[in-house]
Amino acid sequence: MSHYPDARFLTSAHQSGQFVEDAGREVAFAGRSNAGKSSAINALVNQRNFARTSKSPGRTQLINFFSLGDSQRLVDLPGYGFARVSRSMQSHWRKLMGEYFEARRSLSGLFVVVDIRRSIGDFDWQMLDWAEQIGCPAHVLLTKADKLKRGPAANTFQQVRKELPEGMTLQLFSATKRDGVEEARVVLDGMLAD
Ligand SMILES: Nc1nc2c(ncn2[C@@H]2O[C@H](COP(=O)(O)OP(=O)(O)OP(=O)(O)O)[C@@H](O)[C@H]2O)c(=O)[nH]1
Ligand SMILES: [Mg+2]
Repeated sequence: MSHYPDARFLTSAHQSGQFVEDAGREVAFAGRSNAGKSSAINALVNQRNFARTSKSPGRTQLINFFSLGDSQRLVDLPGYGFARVSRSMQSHWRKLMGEYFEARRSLSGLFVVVDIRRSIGDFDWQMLDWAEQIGCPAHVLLTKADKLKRGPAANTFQQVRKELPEGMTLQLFSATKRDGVEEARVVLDGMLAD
């Protein structure tokens, strides 16, 4: 049974005019291409193939909006940092993300999804800076934790904790093993609550 039984896909936006109405509250998921954003969303709503996942990174250059019911939404942002995309795709990405972060009044929280084996990169910091600038709470999911042994995973956690501004939170996560799903839902529900 899903934790969000009314969860459903709303729309994919290629430009800001296609964003869903800016009312209620939404939490966006950002992260490098292939970091595991869509998998994290699927684990949280407990539905396979809810947000589409892929083995080939950089495919999703769209902003995908999902409803959780009650004018609460999840937003799957296009991945960044994929070297093989063209310049025009990179500038399209920058424009779309800039418009999203500047305009979105319903944005109530940001999840930054980071592959624990790569740690936090430049684009991740850019996302966290944007969130800080607009006073949006941010939470870092160190995902694919199943790929590391417990010791190295804990070390990465401590290292990232030291680098993160105090107000920001982080946790270990694995979509595959479903580790940290409950912890993440508590954070998500807190961001979505009025
Ligand atoms: N082992 C392991 N693999 C994972 C985990 N989460 C995601 N993956 C795998 O990582 C790959 C990318 O996952 P996605 O969820 O599609 O990543 P994404 O960030 O949405 O990627 P883009 O939409 O391309 O930006 C897939 O092959 C997933 O099966 C995890 O927690 N553990
Ligand atoms: Mg994805």
